[in-house]
Amino acid sequence: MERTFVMLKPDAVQRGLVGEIINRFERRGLKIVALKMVHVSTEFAHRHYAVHVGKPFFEGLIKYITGGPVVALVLEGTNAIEVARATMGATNPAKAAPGTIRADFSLEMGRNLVHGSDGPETAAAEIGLWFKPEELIDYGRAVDGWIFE
Ligand code: DAT
Ligand code: MG
Repeated sequence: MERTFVMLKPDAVQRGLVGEIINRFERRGLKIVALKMVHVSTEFAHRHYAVHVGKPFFEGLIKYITGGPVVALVLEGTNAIEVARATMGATNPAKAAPGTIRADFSLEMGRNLVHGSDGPETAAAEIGLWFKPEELIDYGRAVDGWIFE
């Protein structure tokens, strides 16, 4: 069973899309194992997006992500990392497949609503950055046997 980090960016909160977006991950079968709202500092945003330091869009990205509260969550399930990113759609909403979150609700890369870890190492690092171990809740769902073989 795999875990991934997902963040609903400030535009998702401001536009009232938190429920809609979380619903898509839940319906897919992914289990929420951690969830909180945070208004991140510039320093924390730099740590989260450290791999993008120096890129032309970096300062705009930091302004965007610190511009309001975000909703951070950890999702668990079979191939959670890949499945969460597929549910989100391509980074550029114009290129995202219809039916994905980014295609259905956004237009621009700089306002693409949602973040998801891009690999196992990133997922482990991002979960550790955003959540304390005790904030990750281990529990079973009665329906798990109908989602996981
Ligand atoms: P993703 O969020 O799909 O993992 P990424 O890690 O390459 O994409 O980039 C992080 C965020 O930075 C992305 O969600 C939107 C923004 N971004 C990336 N490339 C950009 C670009 N060329 N112009 C503007 N914003 C960009
Ligand atoms: Mg990324």
